[in-house]
Amino acid sequence: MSSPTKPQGFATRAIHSGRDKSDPHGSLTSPIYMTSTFEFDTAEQGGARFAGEEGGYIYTRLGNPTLNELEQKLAELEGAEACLTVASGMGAISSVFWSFVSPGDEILVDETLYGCTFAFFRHGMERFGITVRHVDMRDPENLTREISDKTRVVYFETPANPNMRIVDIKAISEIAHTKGAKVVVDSTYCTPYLQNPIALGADIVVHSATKYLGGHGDLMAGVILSSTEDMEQIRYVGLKDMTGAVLSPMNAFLITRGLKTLELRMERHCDNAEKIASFLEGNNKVEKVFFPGLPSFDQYELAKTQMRRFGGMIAFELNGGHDAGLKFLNSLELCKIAVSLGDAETLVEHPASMTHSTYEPEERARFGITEGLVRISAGLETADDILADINQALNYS
Ligand code: 7XF
Repeated sequence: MSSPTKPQGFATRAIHSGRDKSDPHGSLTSPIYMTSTFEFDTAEQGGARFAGEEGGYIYTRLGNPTLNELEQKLAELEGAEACLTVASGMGAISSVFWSFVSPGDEILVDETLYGCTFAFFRHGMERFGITVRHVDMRDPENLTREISDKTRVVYFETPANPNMRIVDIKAISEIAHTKGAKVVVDSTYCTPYLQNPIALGADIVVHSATKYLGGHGDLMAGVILSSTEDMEQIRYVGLKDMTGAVLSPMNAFLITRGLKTLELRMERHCDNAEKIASFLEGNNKVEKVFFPGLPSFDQYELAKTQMRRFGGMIAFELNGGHDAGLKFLNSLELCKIAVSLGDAETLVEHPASMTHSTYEPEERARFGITEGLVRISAGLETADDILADINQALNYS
């Protein structure tokens, strides 16, 4: 029996919360509102909806019941007042930034970022008169030194793609707020199951839902979570007018379906990643393993304070460096050579030539993305089968 005072568990909320119960047929799963527009009863009603005097849907770029149901659920899971779903992770990041920055502003971003996020800042925002500076956020003192009255947004990933650096969300948020800067955290690697940045002081959370939230490698999507006030700007400026990165209702339905098993999947991803990381650490062909769940990882203690478990991503370096890394990839049989992450299949990639090829080689060297680094997204397969494949591929590397 559930008691009214005891909060429901994550899996229960992932399955039940946000559900729109208005379907007249009692369908257990909600219908997909695969429509671009909504019919008004009268011209006056259309006008009133546009004027914000009457509720109700207008056009899917402004809102849609299938998207709305998913947004309610994700807001609840992340502990945010508001959620917006968009067409991709990059759509989420760009919709947030185009909502809040103007020429002359400065933004401080971490050193290690997903390659296209890095390109968005370096090759994108800088062209519009916005100063972008990189700060190694592993040490909050670096932010204290660099932040100024012009700093509008502080942005980082934790764990960072691809080298697994961890950023102290609480410490960074406190420093950023002394200057009135907004803190935006890309929590893609964790999902709301493993980490809740808003509870630790962050203002805005973004996810690439292409990854664990969708969970099956069959869609592109992004998620933004924030206060209701910030979301007004993000929804009605960033998304509506600036990026137009609208999520398809079909993909929203698939994510809602994927969320029903998020907890189960994340537990398995975490289990498999822990086994892979320990296995790699014990292998004499491996130089170094980057996984926050290993006691040898230099930020293990910090990771424990803000993550429920350590996630499904691992990076490692072989003794033979770059060439050994490529040989390892080419020798895999079960695991797939592919970018992306959070799928059922174990995916292995080489960041320097793939996801992080948007960095210049000297930027990679400066920001800790080594040329020999190999990244693994632990899938949901039987752990022994993954380990056997990694083991045989290491023999060739
Ligand atoms: O626009 P997308 O849905 O692909 O999301 C962009 C994105 C944002 N944040 C993080 C932490 C990400 O990892 C991504 C996408 N990363 C993929 C990867 O690293 O494999 C993209 C493949 S090129």
